[in-house]
Amino acid sequence: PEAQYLSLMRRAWETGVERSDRTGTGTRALFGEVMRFDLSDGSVPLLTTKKIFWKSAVKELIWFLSGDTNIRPLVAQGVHIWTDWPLAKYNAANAPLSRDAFEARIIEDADFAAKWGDLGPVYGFQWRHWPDGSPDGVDQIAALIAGIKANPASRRHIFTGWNVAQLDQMALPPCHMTYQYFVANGRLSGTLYQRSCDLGLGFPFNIFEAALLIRMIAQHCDLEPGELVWMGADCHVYLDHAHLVEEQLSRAPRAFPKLALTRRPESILDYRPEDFELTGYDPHPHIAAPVSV
Ligand code: THF
Repeated sequence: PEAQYLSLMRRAWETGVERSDRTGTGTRALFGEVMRFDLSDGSVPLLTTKKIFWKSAVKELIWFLSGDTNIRPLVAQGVHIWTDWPLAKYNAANAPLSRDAFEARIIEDADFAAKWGDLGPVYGFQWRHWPDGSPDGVDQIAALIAGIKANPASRRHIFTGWNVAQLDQMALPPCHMTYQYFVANGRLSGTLYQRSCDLGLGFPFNIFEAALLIRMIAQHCDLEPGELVWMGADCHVYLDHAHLVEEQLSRAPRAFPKLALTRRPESILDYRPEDFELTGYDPHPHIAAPVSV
């Protein structure tokens, strides 16, 4: 369970190759890692060695599934994890605003949000509207659910955000880029392939959301949850996360919480944050760390 993550974090920190990266912060990285999480007992991989703001992760996932790529609905719900990219772009071209002031304008002014709050054709757009020349594009999520129901044994239960033709229009090309599912013995398992993983900040969100997706898809396909297999290519710790690594590795992991979906919405697109209920989440305190943009 969580020990896999802590061990990867320790190996990356102690033995990873140190490189300068796109953001200029610098990282220590390992390449090609796997972790497995059993979801069959109703548990979800939500880290306990620091408190994770899991409702923000739920809201981010619902936002991806809505097909939206503008940060406005996230900011309106108090989720700040995508603000830094539009803010950097805005501040490079205008008199700089603080993060709070920028978020306030995103909320107050719909035209401002439309102009400055959009991330380009990122996750939500590719998942729901992959361009194929038709007005709405390809809805990969609808196709996935239909495919799992119609032909569970298929080896093509895949969706991906890695649209090669549009990478240069995205604020950031997808990190958690490809998801694949597998049905056996009435259980739904899933893989997540992540090309790039910020072990300190991103991974806790990415793995939890991948587990939520398995639970949501399973509920809609009348399957039980199986296993989540995570595959990371460039797995790195940012050099300015030293305090996080040291503190987190000093803590003893606790049992993962159990997740209940308290409602079965009409479609996988209709979940609300209050449909997700955790029991037994008893984390160590939060550890703040800067995000590299
Ligand atoms: N870029 C980098 N450098 N790291 C990432 O993890 C990352 N993402 C997304 C896109 N680019 C990335 C953005 N997701 C936080 C969490 C997830 C993010 C970005 C930032 C973050 O700062 N978390 C803090 C505070 C949470 C809060 O304020 O609610 C945390 O302690 O968890 C990974 O997909």
